[in-house]
Amino acid sequence: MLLIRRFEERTAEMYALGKIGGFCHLYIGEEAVAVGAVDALQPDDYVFSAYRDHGHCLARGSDPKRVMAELFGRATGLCKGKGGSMHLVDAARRFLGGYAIVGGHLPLAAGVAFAVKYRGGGQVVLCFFGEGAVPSGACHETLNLAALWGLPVLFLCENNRYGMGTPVERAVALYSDVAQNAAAYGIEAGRVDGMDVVAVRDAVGKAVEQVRTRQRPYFLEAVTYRFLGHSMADPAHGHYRTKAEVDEAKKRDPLLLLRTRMLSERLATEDDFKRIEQEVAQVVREAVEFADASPVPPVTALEDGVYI
Ligand SMILES: Cc1ncc(C[n+]2csc(CCOP(=O)(O)OP(=O)(O)O)c2C)c(N)n1
Repeated sequence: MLLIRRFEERTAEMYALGKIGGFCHLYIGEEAVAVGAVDALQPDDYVFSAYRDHGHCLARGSDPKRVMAELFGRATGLCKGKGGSMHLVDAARRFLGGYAIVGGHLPLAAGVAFAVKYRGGGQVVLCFFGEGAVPSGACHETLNLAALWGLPVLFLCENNRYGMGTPVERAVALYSDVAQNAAAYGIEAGRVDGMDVVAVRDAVGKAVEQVRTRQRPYFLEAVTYRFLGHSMADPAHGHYRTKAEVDEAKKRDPLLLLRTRMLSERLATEDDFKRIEQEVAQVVREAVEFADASPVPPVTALEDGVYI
């Protein structure tokens, strides 16, 4: 979680310096969801994310140097510099992206789950998406087919309360219990405190186990909060929420909650945290240096990987 936090703080700096271009959405405040959830997976399970994907990719174990190089648009990046912030892919870790069309990756996740089932594999597909994707047709069509065909996919809705500047209660009819949107399809659903990494790991662990053994989808809502603006182009709270609301949410910063818990349960000392902070600083420093020293993709590679 600390790596994701510090990595993204540097990402913001690099964006401001013009080293990173295009759209860029930070995950700061939501780290416990990706870290807790991915920790409950096996290495051969599959992961899908939307455009706020740096945290999921790093949690899956991708090399921070290659993630930062991708954000810089360099040839050494995870996608050879052609994907950028919203389209990270690391096939070796079965991290299949990184998608910018809201709700558009849910059918893809179901497709991979179908392939797993068709081949008789035991893998699970973990699909992260925001609550803003829930009202989309793609989401409901996917839930229907996933239930109908008994696909091994865990739909993990990261409810950070806002889709850009629109609060969930203005966008989703069943907003007070978002997971109930899956009830119409007979999909079992649950909810977890997305600021508590241990609670997320426990809830996802149980859900994944159930998906794997019963070969049925599951819908989990993780209640979380985005501390910064929707993207690098937006101020932290804009006109749609107050600074007081953001400050209140920061009292439940997932890093702070875990730190307090670990200290009180004597699972770690202040010195341990200092050491981890130094290690993470080093990793992030090296990631930026690597990205900055890497070449841009050659013009001759322009059409490589393009399907026509
Ligand atoms: C199909 C589609 N419609 C609209 C947009 C513009 N858009 C980009 S992000 C976003 C909000 C999505 O919110 P949510 O899914 O809750 O994710 P969050 O940003 O909260 O992580 C919208 C409407 C888009 N990318 N795709």
